[in-house]
Amino acid sequence: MNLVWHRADLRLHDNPALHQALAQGPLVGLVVLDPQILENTSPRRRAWFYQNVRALRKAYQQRGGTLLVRTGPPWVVLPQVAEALGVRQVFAVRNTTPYAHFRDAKVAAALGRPLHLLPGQYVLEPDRLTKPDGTPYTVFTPFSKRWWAHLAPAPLEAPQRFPPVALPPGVEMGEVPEEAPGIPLPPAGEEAALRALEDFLANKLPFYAKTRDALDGKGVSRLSYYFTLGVLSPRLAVQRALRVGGEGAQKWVNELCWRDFSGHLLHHHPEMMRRAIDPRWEALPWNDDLELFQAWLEGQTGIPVVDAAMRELRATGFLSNRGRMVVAQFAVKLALLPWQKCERAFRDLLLDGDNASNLQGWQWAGGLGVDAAPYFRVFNLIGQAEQHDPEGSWLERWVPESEGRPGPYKTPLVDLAKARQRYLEAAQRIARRG
Ligand code: FAD
Ligand code: IRF
Repeated sequence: MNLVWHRADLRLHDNPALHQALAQGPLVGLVVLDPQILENTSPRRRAWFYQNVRALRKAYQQRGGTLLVRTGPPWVVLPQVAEALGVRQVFAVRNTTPYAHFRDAKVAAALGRPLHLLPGQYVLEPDRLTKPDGTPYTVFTPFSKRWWAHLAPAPLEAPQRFPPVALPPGVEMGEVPEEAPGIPLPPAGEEAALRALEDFLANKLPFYAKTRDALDGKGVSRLSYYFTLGVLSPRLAVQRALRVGGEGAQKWVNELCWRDFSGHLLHHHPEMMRRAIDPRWEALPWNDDLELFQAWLEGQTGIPVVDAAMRELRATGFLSNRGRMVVAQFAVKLALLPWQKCERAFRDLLLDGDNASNLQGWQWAGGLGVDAAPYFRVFNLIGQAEQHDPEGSWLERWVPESEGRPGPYKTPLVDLAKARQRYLEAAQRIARRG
């Protein structure tokens, strides 16, 4: 018997690890509830993970399969399970965070049998593309040109039935914990994700190029929280969108290319977990002001577009890309709040929170060295609201005090004009030093 270890691939469809294992005969699935990950995240995100594990177990059971759940360090749990079940080989989808590399090396060393790591988290594996000189990309456009030139592998079908297996006596299924998320969660599991994909493709994709930048996030797919846990395969999403075709599809698939770019960056720059990809920007005059940080986090700065975005995020676990750019750029360039602390707190609020995409987003929006975004570009926060929420209805919904108007609704905690000047002067000094 073989073992399929699910991590950020909580799905049966287009799952190369599952596919390989099935080709070799009977298998059981395993999810390891990893204290290292779960103790370091928020209730909403734990709850979202658990719900998707529960949905995966149901999907296994509906096809006559078995998904075990265990808690503990994977390098302890996996050898135990493998021993108890007489497992010959373990199959898993490869992940790209520094912790994943550390963990998987430790598991491989402790396992006493082969651990096969297969592609599937991204459309193209993070190490697949390099510049002609062999070095990794840091700028998106050339990366995306190469990416589009590659034919993504065709997605794999979900199995219809699992070969029957009998668990040896004493081997328990293991419970998935219950946790109160504190916010309403979207429907979990791959069936819900596949339905949401088809719904988006049929109803919103044609208008996506025009609606994607709106602050209300009504024209986007909201599939990110499925992609983050691999409940939905990005390769399948790309294939389905390109079949629909048109300008919207080109634009949307290019966003999935950004997702791959994030994975590529973190794979080649694990140090971006700690510091700016361009380390010169660490010398900005950061302001570790607890009160300002808390006001930013809670949506109480007095600046409507910033506060609306943070309040929506707190209340729903989701925020449009435009809203994310605004709050990240405000935090980094105007409030000069220590960006690592903000990135971390922001990630804990996001249902789709993901190391690679969030670090890329923060370091891009903050001008910290991702892509070619020039440091001197600083959003006009009033203009952002006027342009991307012209009716003011999104502002009014989340910050009723603003009555939908983009200007400060109380004395703002940051004087935008002064802050902009302070940032530009500091950034110029750093840029001139070269
Ligand atoms: P759609 O517009 O429908 O796009 C489709 C998919 O493409 C998304 O589901 C996502 O997987 C991918 N995608 C879209 N834009 C980006 C992008 N800029 N970078 C990487 N992938 C992208 N995305 C996350 O998944 N997790 C994060 O933790 C995260 N943090 C971010 C932080 C900041 C500061 C910024 C500016 C962006 C961040 N993003 C993150 C990227 C992006 O904002 C979200 O992926 C997107 O808003 C999710 O909404 P959607 O699924 O409706 O996207
Ligand atoms: N992967 C696991 O193997 N075990 C867990 O308990 C995980 N919990 C998670 C919780 C949340 C909120 C997210 C993801 C996980 N993952 C868990 C998937 C990780 O992304 C994956 O294991 C990755 O390789 C860790 I979002 O670096």
